[in-house]
Amino acid sequence: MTQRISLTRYLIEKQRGHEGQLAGQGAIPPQLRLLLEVVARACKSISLAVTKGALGGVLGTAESENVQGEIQKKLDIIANEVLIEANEWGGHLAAMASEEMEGIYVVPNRYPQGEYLLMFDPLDGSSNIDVNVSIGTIFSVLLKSPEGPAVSEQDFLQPGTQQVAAGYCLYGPQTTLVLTLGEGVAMFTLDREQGSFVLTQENVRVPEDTQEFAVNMSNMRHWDEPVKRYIDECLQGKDGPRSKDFNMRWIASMVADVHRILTRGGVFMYPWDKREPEKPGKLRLMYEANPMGWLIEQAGGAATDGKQRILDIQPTKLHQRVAVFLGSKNEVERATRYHSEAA
Ligand code: AHM
Ligand code: MG
Repeated sequence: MTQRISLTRYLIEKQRGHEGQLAGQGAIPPQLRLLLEVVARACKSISLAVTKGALGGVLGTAESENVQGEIQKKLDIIANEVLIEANEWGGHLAAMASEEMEGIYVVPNRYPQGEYLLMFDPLDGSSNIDVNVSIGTIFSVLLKSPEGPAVSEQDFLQPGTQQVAAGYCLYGPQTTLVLTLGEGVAMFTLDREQGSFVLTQENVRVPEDTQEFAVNMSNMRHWDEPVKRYIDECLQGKDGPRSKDFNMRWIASMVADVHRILTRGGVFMYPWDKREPEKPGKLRLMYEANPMGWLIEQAGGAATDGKQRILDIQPTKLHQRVAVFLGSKNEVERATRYHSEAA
């Protein structure tokens, strides 16, 4: 039987690379290893809550709104609390930021402060919680600038190229943790009996071409011309300019849609839409687009906002929104080209 590699072992071997014993095998400092282990442990706990569903009293709506005016689900709040409680005491973090909290959460001074910044969407795909469809947790890790003792929101406003780790945990038929440290993408499946994540795929690759797109088609009449053109050409199938038939999938959980794309290719879009012209898009740059964009790039795909690479965007606000086109490289490049041709 081939040896099973746990997430713990995987990360320790990465850390040894950092210490020079396995040069060239990727390198992470001990604090980052600890951080990732803690995030994974929090995800196990969220996975357990998700699995209990109605029996755990976790379904339904809470009586609160988040900073973007969205009604919070009970699980949004539970997942947020689990991530904060798991991460605040370990000494590896300076602060956290979440889609579900207005400001940053600075590590309380009863605990040691570390140098990392953790951002997360604690429960992505909230509209799918109550209907028993796949949901997930998305996370992104940055380093705090060494200047200045007090951590502030400003420390978080770094482009996605500065991420030192990113990933998501998908709570589906299986619980899968997907991770990048900047040297490719690895997938781990939760072994529920053992309670540990086991490496199940390394060097994940997204094919450059695809015949599958993911978009909320009900918004088509509100899109810009380049997006309409791209989708319209896909819909014309093999008799149209693309000379091939396309299939469509839309799970309405970005984690699940991105997981499908990492598994078999495809293109995912959440474009700008004229109902809310002042918002660049629905999805959030820091908690959704940057970590997913980096994972997709690390697997050989591409991620843009229709005009530029997502990872190059200089954020100006913590809860900044962005249009998203990501997945198979040639399709993302085509959709991006349609935008520049229309400009
Ligand atoms: P959430 O973080 O509040 O769950 O919102 C983000 C989700 C994405 O996971 C998904 O791609 C999108 O919203 C679905 O939007 P829609 O309901 O408009 O199809
Ligand atoms: Mg989300």
